[in-house]
Amino acid sequence: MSKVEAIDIRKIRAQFPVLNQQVNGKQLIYLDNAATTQKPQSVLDKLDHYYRFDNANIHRGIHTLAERATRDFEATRKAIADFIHAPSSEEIIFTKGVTDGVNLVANSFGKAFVKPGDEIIVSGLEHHSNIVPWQLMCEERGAKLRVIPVHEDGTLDLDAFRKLLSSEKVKLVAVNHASNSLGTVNPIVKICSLAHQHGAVVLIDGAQGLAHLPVNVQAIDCDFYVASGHKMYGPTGTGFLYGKREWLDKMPPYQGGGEMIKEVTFEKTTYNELPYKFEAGTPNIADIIALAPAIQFIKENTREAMANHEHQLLRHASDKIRGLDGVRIIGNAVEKVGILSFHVENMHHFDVGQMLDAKGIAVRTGHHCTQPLMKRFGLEGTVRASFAVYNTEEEVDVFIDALGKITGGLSR
Ligand code: 7TS
Repeated sequence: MSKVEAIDIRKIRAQFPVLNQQVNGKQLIYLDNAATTQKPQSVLDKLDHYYRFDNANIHRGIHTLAERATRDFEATRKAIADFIHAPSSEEIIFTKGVTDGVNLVANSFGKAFVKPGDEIIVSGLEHHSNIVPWQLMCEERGAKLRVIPVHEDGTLDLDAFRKLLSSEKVKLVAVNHASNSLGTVNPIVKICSLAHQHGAVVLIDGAQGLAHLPVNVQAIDCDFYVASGHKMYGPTGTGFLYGKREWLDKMPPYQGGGEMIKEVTFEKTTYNELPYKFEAGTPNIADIIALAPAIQFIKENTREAMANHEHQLLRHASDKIRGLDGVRIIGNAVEKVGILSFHVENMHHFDVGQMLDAKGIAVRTGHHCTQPLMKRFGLEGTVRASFAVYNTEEEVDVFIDALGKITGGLSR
């Protein structure tokens, strides 16, 4: 592994005003980053600047404000294309987030390519938003949903995946880059290559990937990659779908309206070029413009250094949690992003979460929108701590100490 520069944690934390507050009389420790990350000052400034000086509808006006807004909006598209190494920014479609992107592909790709008897594969690690849209589509198209099982350590059973592909009926495989519940990083290059050998296309849910893992869509060779801006230090209500042009060109529009047309008559409407064909109506202009500084934030601090820091926190927290009686980590894959799920014996996860909140510590509890995965482990839910670049080892220590007191476990 190459030597990675250590990050300047004080400098980073100073960029996140929200961290500097007390919650329930204690310094806030925010460990719910897999749900949404906090936003740096540069993102807040960009939002403020846009509404103060540039607010206008895009692509339509010839006046100066409209030109400025359009320029900044399209600059974000270019920044995303560069960030994920897409061949062209025309293959980047703005969405509200992963859920919106998956629904777009399920609807549009489904209509164009899925026939009765075809099969769609998802994995047992998926978030509901990468399950339910495919179920809806399968019902509509008469297709069948198949599932890659999950091993005890939280990794995918690739032998079972190979068997599923051998039906030669699989049209599409949808898996996440990393699991939001367990942190498992999936071997997506391998998954794409296996699927392609059997003529299936692949959608990667990058909700937990983009802020933490290198993403080069050409090297991965995925057909679609979807992500949410709010999980990568950007505003809520933003996201994108990357799709290979060969598919996007052949797919019908998802929604009809303004922007997505070339010409409308009552007899026939022709559609706009990529990417606008899939962007009906006025988009979330301000937030998409403010997504650019979030990408810049990741680039400036270098994702490698950020990931390295998050891994150290994960390792530190995992080691300490193993020393607590009655606390069991769920998900022990070798390759994980900074997500730590655990089960506490004889305590409801919800109660643990509330007691931590009383100490100013924000974690997630419940099924994390992965009910089938929880069922696989015989659980209703877990407690989940998820790390971002601004978290510190001291915060982890306070968190584990509080957890130890709550569970009554003794540090060995
Ligand atoms: N896929 C994964 C892997 C996710 O983690 C999430 C959100 C989504 C899809 C949906 O993203 P959205 O931006 O469209 O809502 N995950 C979580 C979570 O773990 N806790 O809250 C939201």
